[in-house]
Parts: sequence; C-alpha cells; structure tokens
Amino acid sequence: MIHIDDFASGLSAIAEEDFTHGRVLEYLQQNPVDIATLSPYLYFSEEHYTRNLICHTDLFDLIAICWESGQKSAIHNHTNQRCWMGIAYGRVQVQNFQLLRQDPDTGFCELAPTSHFIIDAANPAEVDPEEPIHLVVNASSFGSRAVTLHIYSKPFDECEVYDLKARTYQVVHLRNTSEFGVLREGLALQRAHLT
Ligand code: 2CO
Ligand code: FE2
Repeated sequence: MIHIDDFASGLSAIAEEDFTHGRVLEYLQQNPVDIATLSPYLYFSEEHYTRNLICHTDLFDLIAICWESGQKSAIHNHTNQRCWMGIAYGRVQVQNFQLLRQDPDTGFCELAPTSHFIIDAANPAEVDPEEPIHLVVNASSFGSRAVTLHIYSKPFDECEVYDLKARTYQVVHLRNTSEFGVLREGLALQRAHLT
C-alpha cells in the first residue's frame, strides 16, 4: 500500500506519450493506495457522491470520489477524454450504455444498456473509449461506503448527461466538492475516517 502523495508523484512522472490505456491501468494495479492517507479528501454527502480533487496537472486530474451506500452517478459520457477508475475502499459497479440515436438539435437520444462489471481493489478499469457512456453505482447490496480514484486525461469539467426514460441529454458542468483538501465555500461536510 502506498501513500496517496507517492501515488500522485508516480503518476505525474509518467510521460505524456506513455500515458496509455495499459500503462495507467498497470500503474493503478501495481500501486494500491492506503485509504488512511486519503483522509484529507474523504468528504461524504447524503445528497450526492462527492468529487475531491487531489492533484491537477496539464495532463490529468486525480480525483477521489466518495460514495455513500446506494449512491450512483447519472448516465454520462467522457467526451474526448480518457478515464481510469480504481478503488481505495469498498467496490462499485459500472453499467455501460450504447448510444443508438442522438439529435443535437433537439436534445433527443436513445440508449440501450450493454455490459456491466465490478471495480474492486484487484480490478481497476478504463472507461471504454469506443463505448464511453456509463453509470457508476455503489449498490446498497454491497453494504459499504466506497471511495474510487479517478484519473481523467486530460482534465475536463463538463460531460453529457443522459436521461434514459425521457430520452433527452444535456451538457452538464461538473463541480468539485473539495480541492486539495479544502471544502468548496458554502459546503458544510465533515471529513470521514476510514481504515
Ligand atoms: N465521471 C463522474 C464524475 O467525474 C463520476 S462516475 O465515474 O465515471 O463526476
Ligand atoms: Fe464517469
């Protein structure tokens, strides 16, 4: 187990031309992070999963996402961006979707669920660049909070969010709950301690 600071330094040392699917996945597999060292970034909210920025470079953002039991993301994509996910605590499930039709003029879209898989400590994953629409859920049946480590390259702060039933989509701006351990102004959340 390594300290999150060492994890971030090691990731920063990977050159842009080596920042590939296999290399980053291997890095996540070989460098499990000690959850105790993530304590500055562990904010949980009953309202929504939280996004906690740990490290920002021109090449990537490293974000810890904290999930209460039962919380899930919207169905979303990662436009023109790579996204790797590893686990620091608990586990999550990823459900992928295929985009059948989309009309940017009207905001119409039609999706169908495809593959799904579990991300746990031994199995990090990359969002499939060929099928980048997905949701992430910390199912109640897993019986635990979860903390995922997300590497986004390059950094971005918006994505498309899809409504399966209404068959609509829109571009959504993403906001961080905390940055470098400092909570966004106006939020009143307590840091959690997981061991
Ligand atoms: N991508 C989502 C976000 O950054 C979290 S779900 O993981 O892909 O808010
Ligand atoms: Fe995502």
